[in-house]
Amino acid sequence: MKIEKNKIDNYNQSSLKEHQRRFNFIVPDVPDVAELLQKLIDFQVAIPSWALGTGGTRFGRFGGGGEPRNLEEKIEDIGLLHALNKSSGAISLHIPWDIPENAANTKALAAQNDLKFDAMNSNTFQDQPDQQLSYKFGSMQNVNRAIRKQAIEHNIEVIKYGVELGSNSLTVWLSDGSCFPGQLNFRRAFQNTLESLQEVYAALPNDWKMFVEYKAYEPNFYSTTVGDWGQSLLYANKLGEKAYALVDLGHHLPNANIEQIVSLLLMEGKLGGFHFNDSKYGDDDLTVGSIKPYQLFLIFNELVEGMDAKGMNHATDLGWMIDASHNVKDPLEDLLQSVEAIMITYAQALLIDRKKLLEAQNNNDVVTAQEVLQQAFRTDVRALVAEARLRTGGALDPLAVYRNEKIRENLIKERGSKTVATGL
Ligand code: LRH
Ligand code: MN
Repeated sequence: MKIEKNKIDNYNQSSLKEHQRRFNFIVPDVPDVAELLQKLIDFQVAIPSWALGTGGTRFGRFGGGGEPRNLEEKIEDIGLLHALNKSSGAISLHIPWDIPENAANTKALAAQNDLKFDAMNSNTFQDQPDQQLSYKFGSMQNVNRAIRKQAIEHNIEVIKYGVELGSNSLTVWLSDGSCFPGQLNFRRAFQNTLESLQEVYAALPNDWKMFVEYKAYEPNFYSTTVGDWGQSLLYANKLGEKAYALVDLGHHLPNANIEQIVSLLLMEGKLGGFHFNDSKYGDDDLTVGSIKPYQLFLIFNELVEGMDAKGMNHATDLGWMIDASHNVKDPLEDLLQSVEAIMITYAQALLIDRKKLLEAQNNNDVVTAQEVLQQAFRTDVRALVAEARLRTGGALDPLAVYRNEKIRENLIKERGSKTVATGL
C-alpha cells in the first residue's frame, strides 16, 4: 500500500501554522539549527523485517490482521513508514524468514521504496524443516563438528544473499549456551564458537562488517556463550578489524550501565551498532523509549560524545537498527513510535552543551554536570524532528496520517485479517 506525497502535503498544510509556532519557539535554543537539522535528515534507522507482524509469547499471540504475507509486502510496509517519517530508509533481513527469491527484483522493489539493505541476520537458533542436524544443544559451540559446520555454511549463505542485495554487514546472534550447571565446558564452547566465527569471518567480503550480538540469557537460562559485552569484545578482538560488538538494549542483566558499555566499546573502536528497543524486566522488545527514555538519552549522550571524539560520521559509521516485537500494538504504529523516540533522543543529545559539561566534569561540579544533561533532556525537540521531516517530504505527524488514512483497515481489506508475517 502506497501513500501519495500530496496526501502527506495536505495533512502538513493543516498543521503547518502550529508547527511553525513551535519551531520558531525552539530555534533560539539551538546553536546551529541548520547543522542539527541536517544531522537528523541524514540519520536513518533500519527496520527489522521480522517485526512487521504481531509478536507473541509462549502464552499466546493475538494477531492484528493485514500482516505482510511475503518479503515484497514487508518492503512495501517499510516503504510506507519511510514515506511518513523519512527516517526509516533501510531494511534489515533475517534469513531464512525472509529469503529473497529473486534478489534483483527484491533490490529493485526496495529502491522504488527508497530503501537500502542494512545488516543481514542469520538464524541458527531454530531448526528449519529441511535441516539435517539440530541446534538443540547449540550451533557454533556444539560439541559435534558437523553441526558447527552446518551453522558456518548457513552464515556464509546469508552473506551471499546480502552481497546480492547490496548489504555490507552480517549480524550473528547465537542463542548457544546451557540450561544447567555441568552441561557445558565453557572454554571449549568458546573455542568452538570462535573457530566457527573465524570461518564465517574468512568468507566476509573486504568491505563487510560482522556484528557479534551478545545476550545475557534466553533461550538458555544458565549460561550464554556470547553472554555479555566483554565476551562479545573478546570474540571481536580475536576475529579481526571487521568484527564488532552489537548492543541490543534488551540483552543486559537488570540495572546494567549500558551507556558506560557503549562509551568503552566506542573508545575501543569495537562498537558496531544497535538493536534499539526498551524493556522493564528481560528481553521484552518493547517500543523504544517507552520504559526508560532517560537511559536512551544517556546512551545517545555517550554516542555523540564518543563518535565526535573519534571524528566518526553519525549517520554511516554505526549500524542503527530496531529490534522489537509487538504483542499488543499495531506493528507499524509501534515502529513509527520507536523511530520517533530515537530521533527525539538523538536531537536532545546534539543539544548537550559539551563545553559546559566537560568543564563541570573537570571541576567535579556534579550538580552542574547533571543540570547540563537534564537541560537538554528536558528540551522539547519534537518541532526540530518534525521540521527535518517536513524538509524531506515527510509528515509533520506520521502517526496521525497513518490513523487518518486508515492504513491498517485498508491492509486488512487487501490482505485479510488472518495473515501471519514470518518472524518473531
Ligand atoms: C535475539 C534477537 C536477535 C535476533 C532476534 C530476532 O533476542 O535480539 O537480534 O536475531 O532477536
Ligand atoms: Mn537483537
